[in-house]
Amino acid sequence: MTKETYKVNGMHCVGCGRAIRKLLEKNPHVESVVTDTYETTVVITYDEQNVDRAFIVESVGRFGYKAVPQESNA
Ligand SMILES: [Cu+2]
Repeated sequence: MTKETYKVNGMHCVGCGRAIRKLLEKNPHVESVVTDTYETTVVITYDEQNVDRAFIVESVGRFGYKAVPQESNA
């Protein structure tokens, strides 16, 4: 499993956060999605064998948001 944080431009309310979380969680290889509309971040835990950054950026982008992976400090 990989855990990554994305900064999401345009995710300005709880409704946005919920929509993004529901969309990503539709993928069975996504284990968890935690949205923070105050920090405008999404922390996503996923199976890196089946899901990649392009999928996440593209999925979120379909809703009109721009997801930018943050450098991990791990
Ligand atoms: Cu909103």
